[in-house]
Amino acid sequence: MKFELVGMLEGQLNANLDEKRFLHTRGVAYTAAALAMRWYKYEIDRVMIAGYMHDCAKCMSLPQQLRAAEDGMIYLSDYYLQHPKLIHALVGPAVAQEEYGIFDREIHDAIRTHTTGAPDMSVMQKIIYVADFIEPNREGIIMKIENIRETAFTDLDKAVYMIADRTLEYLKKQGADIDPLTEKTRDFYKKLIEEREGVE
Ligand code: DGI
Ligand code: FE
Ligand code: FE
Repeated sequence: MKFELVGMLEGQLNANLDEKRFLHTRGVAYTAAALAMRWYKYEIDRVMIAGYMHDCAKCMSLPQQLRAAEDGMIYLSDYYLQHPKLIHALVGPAVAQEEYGIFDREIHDAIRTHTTGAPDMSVMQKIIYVADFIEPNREGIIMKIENIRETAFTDLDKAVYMIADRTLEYLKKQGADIDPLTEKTRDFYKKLIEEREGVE
């Protein structure tokens, strides 16, 4: 068990993130732990590490993030360079490895997809994507989040769909440029749920 490592990471992040981001991060780690209890595919400590690491690059300046991308040989498309808010997810795995000593590939995947989601995610990826949205500190910010919270514990794929759909709706209202991956995530999980319901 790696709970000592979990405690150590929490301390490091407390020092490196601002207070609001730290509270969010801890919320994601514990929400992810609860989801891991329900969907029981991994050791809980591993999922907590993914939760603690998911925004580890978020408090770095953009030049620092770009440097981390270069050092980690991570390709950033023009779209990402035009939307710097999305970059922390892509460079997160490299930062988790270099700054925090986390080499677990499944954790890296969960960090990488936590903002946009992706089609056909692993359970770990889905847990982190969902936990990022439903953790307790999100209270009051997102309308009807209670419904998504409940669904996260009854139907994880449906919760992913609901979050992707809600995110797209929000981005469209803001007039933001949509990452094709966000749309692909919504479409993939919509189809999955429809096919499943058709069969039942
Ligand atoms: O890092 P967090 O604040 O916890 O949350 P996040 O990583 O899920 O989202 C970071 C930002 O990215 C947030 O302001 C919403 C935005 N975002 C998510 N999907 C897209 C997006 N922005 C654009 N332009 N396009 C997207 O598809
Ligand atoms: Fe994030
Ligand atoms: Fe987050």
